[in-house]
Amino acid sequence: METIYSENHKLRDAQTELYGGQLVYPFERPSRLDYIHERLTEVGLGPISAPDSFGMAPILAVHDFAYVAFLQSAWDRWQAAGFEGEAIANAWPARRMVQTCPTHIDGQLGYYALAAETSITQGTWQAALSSAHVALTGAERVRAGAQSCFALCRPPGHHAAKDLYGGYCFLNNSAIAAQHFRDNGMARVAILDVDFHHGNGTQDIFYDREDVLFVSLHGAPEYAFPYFLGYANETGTGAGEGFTLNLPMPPGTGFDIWRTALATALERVAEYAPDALIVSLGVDSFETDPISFFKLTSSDFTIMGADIAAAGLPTLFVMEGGYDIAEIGINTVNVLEGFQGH
Ligand code: OKS
Ligand code: ZN
Repeated sequence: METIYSENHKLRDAQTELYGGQLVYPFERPSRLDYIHERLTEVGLGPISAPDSFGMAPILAVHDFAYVAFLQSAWDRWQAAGFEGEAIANAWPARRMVQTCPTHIDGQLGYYALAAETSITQGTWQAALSSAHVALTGAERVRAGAQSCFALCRPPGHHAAKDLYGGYCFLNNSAIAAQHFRDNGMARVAILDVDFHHGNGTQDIFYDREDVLFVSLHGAPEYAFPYFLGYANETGTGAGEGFTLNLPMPPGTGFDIWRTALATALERVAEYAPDALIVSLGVDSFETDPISFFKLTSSDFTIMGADIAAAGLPTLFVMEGGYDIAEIGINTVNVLEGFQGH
């Protein structure tokens, strides 16, 4: 399996994440990809290629123009306002308040942020843009006939909505790839999100559409970030009714239950009969992930890959979360090897 990868991800190296009332070095850090890259090389999964450029059109096919302009200029404007630390949202248009984008950068951060843990820094925009192009390049490989491809994206994307960032995400790489498939001849695309966290951004982007199926396995929102989306009764709206499937699971969930949910998810995908499958691949369902509560083991990830392969669809894997850094390479590559039948 070919991997698409760019060192540009390193341009995002935020020093702060608001966690437990402290500013800590972020869980979502550049070394995550070093471990995955190292493991890919070690097992010889396949060639590792640089991304191509697709310009801004496929980004703007998913995200609001004003949101993209905000991301692009936020760091410079934050600095110009005289702030000394990294840019962190701290005020929101909460219940019964006005939903108008303010002029001051401090207010705009809250307008566009879905949460406060994700700092915007120098290089964040360039890294996010490169990450989207990694996904688009992978999508092009699958469109050209590859049975599978691994888009080694960073920063991740599935929490980003058309005009929202947060949960370490800025541009929704999987959604951009799905829309690119749709705009280039594919009639139906399915997104299977196996990251521990609910892909609220992806769900939101396609919620009223029948041409992109969204299916997600995740920590139940009563207990897990992003907390405010991902319940089982969210099934789509309008033409999109029935084209969102959420499979939330409680703290402590192990692979027996998780795998049964995966079977349910894959049954829905099979029924939908998409032209291609995009897997939002997070490995934060791992038993020792520091911010999650599922109990999957390293060998479970191999079985996960094999189960996904049994769907028999052209498949684009898009990297999302995973924070047990020491094991992230093994767990991620296990999915890909499992898919290939090792
Ligand atoms: C808040 C927790 C923030 C978690 C962000 C989740 C990132 C992720 N203390 N999404 O898939 O892995
Ligand atoms: Zn996650």
